[in-house]
Amino acid sequence: MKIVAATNNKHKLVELKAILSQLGIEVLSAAEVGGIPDVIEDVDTFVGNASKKAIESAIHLGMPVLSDDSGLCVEALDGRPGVFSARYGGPGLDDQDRCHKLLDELKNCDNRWAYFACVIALADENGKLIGSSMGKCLGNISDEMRGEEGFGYDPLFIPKDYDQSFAELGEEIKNSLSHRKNALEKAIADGLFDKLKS
Ligand code: ITT
Repeated sequence: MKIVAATNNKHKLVELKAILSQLGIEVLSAAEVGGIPDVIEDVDTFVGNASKKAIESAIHLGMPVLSDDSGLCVEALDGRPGVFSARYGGPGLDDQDRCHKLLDELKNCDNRWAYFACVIALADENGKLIGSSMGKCLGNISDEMRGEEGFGYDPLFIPKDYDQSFAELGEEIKNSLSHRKNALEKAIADGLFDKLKS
């Protein structure tokens, strides 16, 4: 089975491809289908934004689409940056700047508890929403950036029961326990991919 990943984030694409290839699902990139529309993510929930991205991209392409809306929710910040993770700190910042901003906000804060959330949404070739599934990964925010792998907030996120950040643990371990992996597994268990095929 082939499905387009409606994302412009190349790191997400690599992870989605790696996780789904083990399950016999081939993921096509935006580039392979001539590009995806620029969907405005103006909903204040992961599920709302993921659904919007999937529906609008599927209508544009006339192909089945999978989307991913994800982010980091920090307890001491009342769940921020959350759905605004990609835009945290305002325009013009890169991943490193955003990590530094988060460390600044958490300076002298003992509560480092956080989780990554990911919602995977699927739409068929007519733009009908098949459904969505959320996955989480619980952990803590480290005191400094650690490791070179991954993207986004990976250098700051230490998954529960580990001593190293996602960026130190690397792709294979991250993909075995991440919010993205959990969301995809739930989508499969919920039969979303089967509904798309039938
Ligand atoms: P698309 O909308 O094109 O998929 P995006 O990067 O804008 O790409 P989101 O709106 O879902 O995607 O924002 C997700 C942000 O949350 C992402 O840019 C990272 O900053 C962060 N994030 C999500 N998953 C992550 C992960 O596995 N590791 C580190 N940071 C992650």
